[in-house]
Amino acid sequence: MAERRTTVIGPRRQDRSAGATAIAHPNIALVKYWGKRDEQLMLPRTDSLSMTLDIFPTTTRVRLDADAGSDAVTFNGEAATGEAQRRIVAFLDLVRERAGSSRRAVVDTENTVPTGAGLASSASGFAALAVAAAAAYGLGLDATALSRLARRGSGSASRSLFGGFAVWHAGPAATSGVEADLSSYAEPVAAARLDPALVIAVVNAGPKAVSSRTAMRRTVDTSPLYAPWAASSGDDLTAMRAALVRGDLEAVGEIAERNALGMHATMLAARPAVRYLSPATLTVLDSVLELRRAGIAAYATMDAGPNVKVLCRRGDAERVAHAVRAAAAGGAVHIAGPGPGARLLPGQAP
Ligand code: 2P0
Repeated sequence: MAERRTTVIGPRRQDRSAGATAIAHPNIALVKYWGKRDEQLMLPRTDSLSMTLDIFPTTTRVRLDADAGSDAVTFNGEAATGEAQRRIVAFLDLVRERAGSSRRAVVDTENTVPTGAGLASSASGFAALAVAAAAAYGLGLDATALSRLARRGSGSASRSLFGGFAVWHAGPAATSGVEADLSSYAEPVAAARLDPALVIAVVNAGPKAVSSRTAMRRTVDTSPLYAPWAASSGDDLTAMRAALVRGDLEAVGEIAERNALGMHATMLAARPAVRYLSPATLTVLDSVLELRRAGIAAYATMDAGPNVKVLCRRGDAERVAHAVRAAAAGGAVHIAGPGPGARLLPGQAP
């Protein structure tokens, strides 16, 4: 049994003119995170499990500036504004508080996700920022602590610290405060050799009408289907772990598909409803059913948007991509495999 495990490079202390650069990849959940029990500490209500991808990395450089009065943040060379900037500055405040530092930072982020790819970059973004900022401010954190830190930026970022498959522990529901914070982090999951691919069908590249943060809050607060889904998601996680250990791609796919459809059912039952799935989504889902009828192991998952990610064997990925491309109404199709965990890049300190 081969365990996919990528070690985060570090921790290391840096000098007073510190700077560090880190790279991280997006992840797609096969058992979803949907709902928080603590919005301030970013604690989820359920465990989730994901595959980190080998495409679309985010590279983030953090340099400390002793003379600056505020943080300077760019995305692909353009100054960050609004909510994106606010979230990064709040995250840096958290790092500074832990480091006992008041120094401001220059943060430059390069996202390689094509504009409008329909893939959220908050997971890779906050994973890269956590690794780079922790190094730049000399926090000296191990991978578990970095995962907990990344969680504070965006829940799903906790999982991008690790390569291959990762589980994010919700931690005991009865805990709060420091104890709860310490108990919620991601770690690698044991998996037999699966050779999986995720074929990503972009059916709509536009911005979503409702942010995932708002949608999950509304779902928890108002959906009568939320509690049953959360309970069944715990069973899905147990079954998923066993399927990964067996290397049973069909079972992994079946569990992932039912978990995602159930998550969307919780949103459809929210008041008012949150509906991310579009007619084009359903057309792609039909093509996935057709593939299965033709004997191809292909299983769909969808996140907070209309795009579809299809889990299949690597050897079937081109055929699956061909089928979903025809169904995806002219949208782009990307093929991803399991990717590495977040890490510092060497020799990047200014
Ligand atoms: C997931 N999603 O497990 C789920 C499934 C979307 C659907 O994690 O509020 O950007 O920053 O913690 O991580 C998207 O939510 O939300 C997400 P916050 P995040 O991948």
